[in-house]
Amino acid sequence: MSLPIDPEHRLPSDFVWGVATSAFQIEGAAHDDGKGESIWDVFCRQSGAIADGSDASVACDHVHRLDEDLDLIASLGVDAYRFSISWPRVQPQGWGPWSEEGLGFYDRLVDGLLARGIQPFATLYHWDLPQVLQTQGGWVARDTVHRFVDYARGVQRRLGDRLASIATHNEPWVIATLGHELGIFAPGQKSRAAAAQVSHHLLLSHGLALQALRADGATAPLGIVLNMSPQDPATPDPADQALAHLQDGRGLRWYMDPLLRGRYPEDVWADLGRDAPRMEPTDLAAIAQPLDWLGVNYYTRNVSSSAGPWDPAAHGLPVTDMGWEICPDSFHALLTRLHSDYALPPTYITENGGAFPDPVQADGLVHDHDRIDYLRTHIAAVVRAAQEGVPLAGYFVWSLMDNFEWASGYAKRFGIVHVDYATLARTPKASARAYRDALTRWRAGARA
Ligand code: GBH
Repeated sequence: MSLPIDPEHRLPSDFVWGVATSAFQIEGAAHDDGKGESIWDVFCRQSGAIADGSDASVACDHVHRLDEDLDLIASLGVDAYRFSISWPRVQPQGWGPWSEEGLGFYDRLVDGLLARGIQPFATLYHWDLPQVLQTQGGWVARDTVHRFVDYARGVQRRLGDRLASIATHNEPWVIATLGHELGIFAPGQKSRAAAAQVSHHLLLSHGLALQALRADGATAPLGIVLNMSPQDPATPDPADQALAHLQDGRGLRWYMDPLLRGRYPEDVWADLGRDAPRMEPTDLAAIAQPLDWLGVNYYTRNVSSSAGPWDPAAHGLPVTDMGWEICPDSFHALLTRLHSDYALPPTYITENGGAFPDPVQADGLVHDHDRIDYLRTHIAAVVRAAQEGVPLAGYFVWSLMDNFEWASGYAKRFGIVHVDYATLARTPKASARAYRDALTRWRAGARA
């Protein structure tokens, strides 16, 4: 079975195909020399926080298996690898001294990628705040914004000349809402006002970091990664329509409008009432720095029902192992809608993929045809949107390999490479071969 990345579809010839991971989910080596704890190390110890009671102190043991993993990435034939940098690994307390062990690890990662002809796409913050900063208020505290800018400058000083791309944040909505309003992700707070303040501080830290990195002479293109789910009303009922519009405001417009239009959406601001964030007069201008690129993570759509939570499986719709509906048409609709509503910079699909049960078969392989199908239909949606004029520059599969899936622990597998957690052996799944073969064919066609 193969993925229809058909060369005759006109994608730009420099379109970037890649795979993605994040530091906390794969690295392990949580207590190696000089590394500070992150809020996720602490959150994992909270009873009931992680479905299978696991933590990420070993995870995929990527830090100790770097060379093997670099070869693995190269064997996929991708153009780029998207990874994140663990702030407490390089700056254990979140301010002040740097860890040479930590910086050295990312040095070797970046050099190893470049030696194999793979572009390093770095994300500065994929949720693992140094715990020391959490004890000082975390992202609710405005001071953390300035700590983040210092961290960003330190990373650029050390690695900036060799990075193909830098993202400030991964999915600020998840950090704010799941981490501070619903409390199901670290740091486990449950306050709508805290979440709103966190979202503002994340956006502000993004804008101030872009200003600082540019002032320092950044050469890598700078952007931010947002998670996006189209919101469809469950019924034509005006209550469902209004809810869908508000959810779209909270999830998408709350981030896109300040970044690209310099203001928060009025309906969401009004809905927050007394929970709206505190701002200083120059904050909105700082947030709206020109973006060199935008990253979009897409997994599923969401259906808004004023009658309560809406479960796609109960409606007979296809879902992944996360229970998320499989809907490539919503992906296409999202991309064309973004293009018509906003002046998009070059846009990367920085994450797309699905969790599936992935049993290892008698032949020792994983024939993950459901994942191949997911990737095939979603890549087709990307190709179609690009042909229609959406300025798409690249696509990254989530994920390179099975890993620590946050509050779900190790039970949910997103990788195109299987990880046996007893032995830590990596085995490419059928989807890894399908992706590699498709990229080979696409390149042959793109050159012709
Ligand atoms: C990404 O988050 C993360 O960047 C990555 O680290 C993670 O491993 C990966 O996805 C898979 O989870 O929550 O039922 O309302 C994605 C977060 C997933 C949040 C979809 C919104 C909507 C479905 N998004 N979710 S639901």
